[in-house]
Amino acid sequence: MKRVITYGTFDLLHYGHINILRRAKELGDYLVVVLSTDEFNWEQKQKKCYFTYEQRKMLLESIRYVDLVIPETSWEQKKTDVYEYHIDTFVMGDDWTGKFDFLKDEGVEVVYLPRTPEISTTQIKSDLNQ
Ligand code: C2G
Repeated sequence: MKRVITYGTFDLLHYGHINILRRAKELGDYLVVVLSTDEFNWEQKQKKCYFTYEQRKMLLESIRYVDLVIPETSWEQKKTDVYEYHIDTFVMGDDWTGKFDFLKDEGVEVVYLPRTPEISTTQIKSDLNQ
């Protein structure tokens, strides 16, 4: 059983998010999604989510590729997460390339996948504002 993990805010869920979740799941048998809490988003990423953590969690749990959703409350939790959830592979979009290579020292495969072009939560918000 190969276990994969990925992190994110996943606000205003869109096909770019689905693309990364599908490809992450293709790398193993079990996918853990670590979902940024509202506090973490605001304090650490200055992101004000449209959907609350519970709403974003419910949406993610309805996706066939997702096996478990847990909260992301700090930048530092990745090292413990990969142990606690017996993770083999860590996946993020390539906007994060290099940022999490330290996880290789924990024996975790680190994979950065190409982002889906032309779609982002920010883009959706600005398009809707026009
Ligand atoms: N993503 C993508 N293509 C897009 C938009 C997003 O592949 N068009 C990917 C991102 O690269 C990321 C995931 O979808 O891997 C979630 O994106 P966000 O919700 O924007 O997450 P982010 O703010 O990057 O948070 O500790 C890591 C952070 O929690 C990551």
